[in-house]
Amino acid sequence: MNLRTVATTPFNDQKPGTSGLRKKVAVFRTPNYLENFVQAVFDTIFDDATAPPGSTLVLGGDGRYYNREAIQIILRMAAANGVAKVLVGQGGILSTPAASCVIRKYRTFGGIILSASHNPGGPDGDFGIKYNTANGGPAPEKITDAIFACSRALTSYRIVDAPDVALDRVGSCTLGDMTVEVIDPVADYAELMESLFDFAAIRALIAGGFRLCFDAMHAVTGPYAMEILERRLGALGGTVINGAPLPDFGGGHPDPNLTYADELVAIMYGDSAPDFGAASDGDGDRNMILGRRFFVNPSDSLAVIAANATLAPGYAKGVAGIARSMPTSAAADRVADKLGVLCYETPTGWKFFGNLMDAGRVTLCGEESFGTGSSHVREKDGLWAVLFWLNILARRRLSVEEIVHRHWAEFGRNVYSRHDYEALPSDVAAGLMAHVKECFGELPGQRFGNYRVKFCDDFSYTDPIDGSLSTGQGLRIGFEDGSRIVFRLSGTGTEGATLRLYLEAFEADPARQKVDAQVALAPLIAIADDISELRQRSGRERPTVIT
Ligand code: VG1
Ligand code: CO
Repeated sequence: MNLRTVATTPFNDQKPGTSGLRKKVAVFRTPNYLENFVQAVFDTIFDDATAPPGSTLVLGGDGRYYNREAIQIILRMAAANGVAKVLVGQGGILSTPAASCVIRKYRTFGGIILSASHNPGGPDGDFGIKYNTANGGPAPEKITDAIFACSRALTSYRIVDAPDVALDRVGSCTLGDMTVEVIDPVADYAELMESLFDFAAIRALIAGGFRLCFDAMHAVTGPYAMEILERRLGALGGTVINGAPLPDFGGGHPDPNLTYADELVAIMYGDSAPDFGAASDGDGDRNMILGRRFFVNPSDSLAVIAANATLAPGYAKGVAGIARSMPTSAAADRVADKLGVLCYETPTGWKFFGNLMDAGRVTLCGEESFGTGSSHVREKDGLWAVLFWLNILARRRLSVEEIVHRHWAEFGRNVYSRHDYEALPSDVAAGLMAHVKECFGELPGQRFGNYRVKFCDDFSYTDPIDGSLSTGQGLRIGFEDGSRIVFRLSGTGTEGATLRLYLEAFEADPARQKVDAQVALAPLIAIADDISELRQRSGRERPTVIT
């Protein structure tokens, strides 16, 4: 086995964003680009530049274009950096939550996940890589900052020369002194799901004629959904649509929202719509929940799950606390109040939930961006949310719509929407954000129709467990009646800049709760445009995506 130390020059753009390093495939294929980042990860996580004896890593991805090539490179580099063993998903596949599950279950050192999540794939699409720590969660900022610093100073990387490892059959082989164990990517995850939810009740619901449709969007969740929904829960063949993972996701955009999951939306709003519909994203950590002709806003989904948590066996004892990202609506806060537990408000990105879960402070976490999860792993988990909903439906025997309407009647409705303006020129987006910040001085007390500004700030967060400070996490404008507007730049886009505008108002009166969110939020949308000069600066008449 030939171990080589290869001289390299650093790239200066390898800064992990909201969820790891994401770039176009062509960038990742630049000679040494992937190698440099992987060496920066190893140099950061291993003291004395070599893995501690016996250390095991988990490795897998969402199956997108370049997944297999990247896995072979990372395996050869892991062998050269002294890793004892790598657990790889068969075919190089592991959904993000399944990778988190495997990291935790086998008490490994950590894992490397290859995914650009909901971003399109293929030769012209995106690729991504992130490091998860031993708790199964995305590395916290102090580690991602260290990886970035290391990548900028790198002068060489280590790799062994060896033929490709066979990834398509479960079993073990060696690569130099390292063991590569190819594992079934679904088994451990499916077993965990079965331990949390009342599969017998869900099976009975389905056997009684309840119909469902799950859109895997030709991404990683296909095999997981087939095994769990069709095989273990008895859903009819054909329940899972677009179930074969494809390197380019069939040319689609594997983002489970009302715009990109249009095939599922057409089914759920059609004449013979099933009772329940759901979709997941490229790497399986997001979820969209639909009833018959009814969309569940992800912020509401978190609140409904929290309010009904004890119906699922894994949560029968109740929840320790809840956490949500800052832009996520306060619907979950109302449930937490009623349950007598705390609701934490963190910056965007799952990495901020890890410390709270590890400390036992929270059980459930959620983001408005179709992310919901719990302390069963340290990632958001798409199929977990789907199973939680099915468990609730099996026990309550109401429609999805009825469950949400009753929830609003009990807790009030946090009317919510997110408007995304994708691929704006970076300077336009930066200029808009700077302009909003400049307005902060004069905004407090200012009146816009019936709305009076109460406060504005640039959100920052001090982690209650380790005291670390994260600044610049989104511009908030709060009004006296509790409604709010948030402006934030995406940290996952790879083209120009994506601006997200988050809007929230509160409606306590059940008679007025069923109005369309865009109608109810129209005054706030106009105020946001007024303050930020959004339409004029962007030259856009409407957002790219409305949720
Ligand atoms: C987006 C979402 C954020 C989510 C992140 C990763 O980030 O807004 O809530 O955590 O994607 O999701 P941004 O910075 O583009 O707003 V995934 O499914 O990529 O792991
Ligand atoms: Co994702």
